[in-house]
Amino acid sequence: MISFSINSVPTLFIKAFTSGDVESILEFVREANAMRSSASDTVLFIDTPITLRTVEAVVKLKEEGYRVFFRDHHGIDGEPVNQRDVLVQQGTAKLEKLLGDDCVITVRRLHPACSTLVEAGEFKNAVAVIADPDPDGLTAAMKAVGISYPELDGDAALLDGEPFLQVTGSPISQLLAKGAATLPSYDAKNHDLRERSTQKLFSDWVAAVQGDKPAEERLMKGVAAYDDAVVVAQDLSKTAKEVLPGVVLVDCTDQPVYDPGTLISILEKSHDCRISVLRKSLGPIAAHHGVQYSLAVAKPYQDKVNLQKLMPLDTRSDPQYGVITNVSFLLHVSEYFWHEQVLPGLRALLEQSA
Ligand SMILES: [Mn+2]
Repeated sequence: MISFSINSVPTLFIKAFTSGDVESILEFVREANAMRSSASDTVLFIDTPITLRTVEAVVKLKEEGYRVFFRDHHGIDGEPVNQRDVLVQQGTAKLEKLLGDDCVITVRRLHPACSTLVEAGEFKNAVAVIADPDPDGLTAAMKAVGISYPELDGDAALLDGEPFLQVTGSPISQLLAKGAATLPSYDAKNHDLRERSTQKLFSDWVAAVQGDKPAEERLMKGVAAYDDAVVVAQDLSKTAKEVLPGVVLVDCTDQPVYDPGTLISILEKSHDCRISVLRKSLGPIAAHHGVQYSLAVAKPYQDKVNLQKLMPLDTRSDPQYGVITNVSFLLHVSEYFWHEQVLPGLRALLEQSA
């Protein structure tokens, strides 16, 4: 669990997927409430994906008497295209009905960063904040409780964008982006290493934004590690193989730490690459299946290629099952699904468009 206080407001960074996650949120808020000194009953959810479990946590907090605010940009933009979109739309409707004006769910196109959904300090007296465990969730939570700086909104939009843009923000933002790029991947043998590293990065960065020099120096070491990872990525890009026309694969299994953002942007620039595929030995699916394939569609082709259509319509997104898919241009699968489903699907897709 990633949690620490920002400007004295207890903040929990979590994506709610299980009933255990709902319990974690409820316990976190109850404990924060027992410790609080202000008379507030406000809990803010910000940038948290609208899952069944997120909705359940909000419903239960309301039942316990909290005033819950929900600010998010994961709303469905247009018509739902799959089962997951339908569930998000149903969750959105339920939250809007339950919370009324306290619920603002918009779309990324209009609000690239969630920090634009709060005023600086608007929630500085909140009992607790529940945020997405990524730089967008962090910057939005910080601003909500009153820690901000002039470039924060612009930086946050870059941090929530494509990997090669993430590291192009203001100097302070780069400390966060480069640290985040080299966080250890999920590793089943050391299952909380990624969480602990994320918590350290986030809390150091919040301190550095407020002028803490030792925290800034620790972050600078992360930048050095990032620079090394960029070199590894450049070397790895030389081993790329075109497995189908426009589909470029790099085997990254058992490699030292590399920067995926650099690797993918080199592939997209130097090859006629429509879809990049990284074969990895670390990650949530690899934890269960040994290896995972991570696919990404290059920006100019994202309107034309929907990776979710390569999988059966009722496919669930679940690392244990061997599939993770949240957006149409990214797909992670096990070795089995790569060979049985994705590769034949891509071949058919390319023949169709040829
Ligand atoms: Mn976000």
